[in-house]
Amino acid sequence: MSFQTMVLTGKNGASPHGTPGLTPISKGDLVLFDLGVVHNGYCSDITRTVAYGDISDEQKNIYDTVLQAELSALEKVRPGVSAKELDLTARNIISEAGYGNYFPHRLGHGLGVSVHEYPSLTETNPLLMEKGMVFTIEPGIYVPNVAGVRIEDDVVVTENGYETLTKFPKTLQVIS
Ligand SMILES: [Mn+2]
Repeated sequence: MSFQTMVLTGKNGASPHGTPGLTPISKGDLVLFDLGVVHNGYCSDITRTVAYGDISDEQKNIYDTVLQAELSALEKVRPGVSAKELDLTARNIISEAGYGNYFPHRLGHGLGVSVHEYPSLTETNPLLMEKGMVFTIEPGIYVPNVAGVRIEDDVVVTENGYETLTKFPKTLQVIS
C-alpha cells in the first residue's frame, strides 16, 4: 500500500483526514475509502465514497456537487492550464452550491515515488501544467453530522489533455 488505508464513516467521515475508528457502519451513512498501492516503485491514490442504504437529499446533493466539481476540474487538465485554475474550477462549483466553507484542502497533489509530491494544486499556485505531470484531483465536502464526500482520481497530462489512471466508477453506489 502507498499509505495507510482510510475508511471513514458517520461523524468521522466529515473529517477530511480522520482516523478510522470502531464505529459500526449504519444505514443512511456515507462511507469514504481512501487508499493506494505501490506498483513498480510508483504510488497510486484513489478515493471513492459510497452510500450504505438510503441517504438523504442533502447527502445526495453533496455527492453530486463533489462529482460535478471533480469532473469539471478533470476536463480542464491539459498542458498550459495553471494549478490554480484547476483548483478554482472545482472550488467555485462547491462554493456556488453553498459548501465553500466545507472544502478545506487543496484540489490535489503530485504523485510519484512518494504519495505526496509537487505540483501542489492550490487556489494560489500559478504553476502551469506540463505533459507528463501526474497528480490527483480530489475535491471534497465535509459537513459535520451530515456527510463527508471526497472523489479522487489520478491523472497524467498528455499532449492535448489528460488520461485518467484510476478507472473505478464514480456514479453513486448504494450498498443495500
Ligand atoms: Mn490524495
